[in-house]
Amino acid sequence: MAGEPQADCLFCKIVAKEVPATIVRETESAVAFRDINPQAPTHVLVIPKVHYPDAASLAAGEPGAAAEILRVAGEVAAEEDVTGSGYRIVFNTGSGAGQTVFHAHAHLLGGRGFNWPPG
Ligand code: DGP
Repeated sequence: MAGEPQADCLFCKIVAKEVPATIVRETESAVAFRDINPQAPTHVLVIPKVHYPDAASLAAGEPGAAAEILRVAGEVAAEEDVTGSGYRIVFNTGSGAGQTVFHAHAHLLGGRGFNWPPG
């Protein structure tokens, strides 16, 4: 059922604390933890505790949880002191866009310069 934990989902296992992660923030509906393969000095993933495969399906199914992802990303950006230099919030959606984990997640990237358009 939509939103239910999936036994084979890595990020559901991080939510359940079955897989360790460096958690930097946790709220009632979201968890933020450091990416295992950081692409910037600050690279934190912010995920909903509920399971949806991508950001759009999360927003359609549980808009409050989607909004919480953005709120938490902003709070972590402030805590990591990257708001002044600017930061990115990225939702890769679909394998063609680089999504490899099909549990909705925001990448919060900061602490370096960024190019546009992204690669
Ligand atoms: P994406 O490619 O957009 O689906 O991003 C998935 C991210 O998840 C990628 O940047 C690497 C990260 N990742 C994969 N496995 C783990 C893990 O076991 N722990 C942590 N902390 N991050 C992981």
